[in-house]
Amino acid sequence: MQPIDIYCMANQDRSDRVRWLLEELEVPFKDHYLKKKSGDMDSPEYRKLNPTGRVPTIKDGETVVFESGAICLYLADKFQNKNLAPKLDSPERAAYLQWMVWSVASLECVVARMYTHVRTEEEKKETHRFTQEQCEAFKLALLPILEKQDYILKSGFSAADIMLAAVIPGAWDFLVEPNPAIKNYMERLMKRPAAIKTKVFEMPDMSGF
Ligand SMILES: N[C@@H](CCC(=O)N[C@@H](CS)C(=O)NCC(=O)O)C(=O)O
Repeated sequence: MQPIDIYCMANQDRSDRVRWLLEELEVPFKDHYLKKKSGDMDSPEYRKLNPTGRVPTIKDGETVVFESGAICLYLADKFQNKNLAPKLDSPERAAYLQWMVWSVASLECVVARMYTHVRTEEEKKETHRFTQEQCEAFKLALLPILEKQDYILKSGFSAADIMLAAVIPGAWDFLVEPNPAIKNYMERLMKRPAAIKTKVFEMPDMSGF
C-alpha cells in the first residue's frame, strides 16, 4: 500500500490525530516536517497543497486534504473495513459526525484561545474566566456519556475518540482534573498502543515552530 504523506511541523501539532488514526487503521504514512521559521509553509510547492499555509495536510495519491477534522473524516471513511467510523446508515452516524466536528469547531477553539488571548494580565484573567465557563458547558455534554460508557459512541472506540482525546488535554485543569469520568476516559485512550507509538501525548519538540 502506498503511504499517505503527512505534512506537519511536529508530531504534537494538529497532525497528532491524523498520525494516531492512521496507526489505528494500520495504514502506512510518511511524515514531511516543515519548518515555519525557514519559510517551508510559505513555499509555492506547499501553498499548492494548502493555500492557507497551515498544517496538517495529507496527500493520498492524487487526493489532497487539509483541516485535521476533514482529514480524519476522510481517512476513517476510506478505510471503513477497520470500523473506526459508523457506516452511513448506522444509527450512530449522526453522533459520530457531531463529536468529530464538535472537537475542533467548539472545543479546540476554546483551547486555542488559551494560547493566544493571554498578552496582558487583564486578558489572561478574562481568558481564564471564559475557559472555565465554556468547560462547564462542555462537561455537561461529555459527562453523562462518559459516566456510563468507555467511549463516546456506545458501539466502542472510534475516530471520534481520537479527535476528542487529541484536544481535551489542552483544557486539562478545567475539564479533566475535576471530572473523574473524563480523566478515566483520557487515561484509557492515552494507553492505546497506537497513541503511544505516534507520541501524541509526549511534550512537543518546538524547534520547528
Ligand atoms: N483548524 C485547523 C488548524 C490548523 C492550524 O492552525 N495549524 C497550526 C499548527 S497545529 C499551524 O499550521 N500553525 C502555523 C501558523 O499559524 O502559521 C486544523 O485543525 O487543521
